Amino acid sequence: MSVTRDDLRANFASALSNMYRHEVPQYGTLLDLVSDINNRDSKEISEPVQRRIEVERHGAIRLGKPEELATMRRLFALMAMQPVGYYDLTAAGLPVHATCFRPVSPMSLTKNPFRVFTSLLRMDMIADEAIRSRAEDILNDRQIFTSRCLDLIKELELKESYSSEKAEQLLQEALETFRWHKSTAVDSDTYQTFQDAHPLVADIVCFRGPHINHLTPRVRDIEAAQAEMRRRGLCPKDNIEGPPLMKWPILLRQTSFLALEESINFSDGSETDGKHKARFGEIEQRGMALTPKGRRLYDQLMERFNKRLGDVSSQEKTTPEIGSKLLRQEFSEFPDDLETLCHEGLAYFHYRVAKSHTPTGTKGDIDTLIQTGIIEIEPITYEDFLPISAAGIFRSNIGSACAKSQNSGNADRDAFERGLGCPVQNEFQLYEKMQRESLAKCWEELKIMPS
Ligand code: OOG
Ligand code: NI
Repeated sequence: MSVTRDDLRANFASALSNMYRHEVPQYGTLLDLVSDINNRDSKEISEPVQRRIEVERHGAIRLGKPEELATMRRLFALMAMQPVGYYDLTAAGLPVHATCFRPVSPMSLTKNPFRVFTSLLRMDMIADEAIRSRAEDILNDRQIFTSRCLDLIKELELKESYSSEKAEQLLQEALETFRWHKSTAVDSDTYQTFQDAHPLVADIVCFRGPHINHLTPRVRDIEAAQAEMRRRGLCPKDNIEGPPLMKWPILLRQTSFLALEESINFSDGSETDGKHKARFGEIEQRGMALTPKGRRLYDQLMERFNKRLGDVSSQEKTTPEIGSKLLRQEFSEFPDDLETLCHEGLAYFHYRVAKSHTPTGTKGDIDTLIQTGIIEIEPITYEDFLPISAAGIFRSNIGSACAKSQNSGNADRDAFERGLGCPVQNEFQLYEKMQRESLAKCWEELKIMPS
């Protein structure tokens, strides 16, 4: 029996989910409540979409050095996951930059869209030279992959499919890298020094591996999930990150519950009684992918919203309700019907010929074909992340010590890609290609040339 890269990704996502469920019981509660909500009114959506959502998860890890990122790229490539997008988080006062490893072809996405937000520590953002060189020394000596895992990567990257035995071995070895370690490699003083420099530095440098810090199921109704989280004793953050509730959801809406305070030991277990906050729970609702034009409008409205919220909160105490009302007001400018979104080129769509249509050499431009119901459109799901939302998620789970510190930002995409060993893919181009190919198929089926 052989296993494809898509199978390996699906198996890995499922094994990781089981492991995390044991490590963090609240995650199990989250999965249960999300599944309940997703199965309500599930007749409204197509079966492949329902199946995809049922297993859909994203995770996040934080890496310490470029070599780790390069090996992670090779490991994820065996699961048909490729780096897409560059996220600079320094603008939000976080010393990391990131990419998303995810499947890119429509078929792989339908099978299992598992994605991992993978960030890399920015050494150059640690101001204190002594702390920086201490961190470098510790990371230089660290190996986050088992030696068997490294051997298997070398062996399997030359193949398209793997024996089920080899696939299972790789999966087990890879899990080791994502596992939680209760003991740090460093002593408590060193841990505290890094914690004072930045909680992210402590979380990244002090442990033997980049423990998975959350796994996020996708929910169809995030308002319902937020209320249900409260009812079941999980304490979600007050506001939902991202765009407001709309008839036709756009991009990504997320909420999380705060990091757990976990007991840890130092010096490989010989010093006890430490506490660490890193792991948390999150849920997301995914909407349609926006074109660069749509994204510019989104960013503009978000910026206006943040400014207004800032103005209002400088005069009175704001509540989450006031925030979401302001957000809805700003986004009243964002079109909320499919035809306008499509016609104005704000979002990406799958085009297909309506089932009821028999080819008759139809002519006409795309708008007419859509209006007359010959071509149907369906929004393409957004598969990526949002930097401002990600910053909000980071901030809410590393503790209030890192309240908003706004810098001008200091992206270094070149350094990130040098570490990674290849350029990251452009997400807009991937969506554009999906749209273009679906349209080409329509012209072929209708046997006409595009006008
Ligand atoms: C990653 C936070 C970003 C998201 O969903 O935007 C993220 C982290 O905390 O390591 O997961
Ligand atoms: Ni997340």
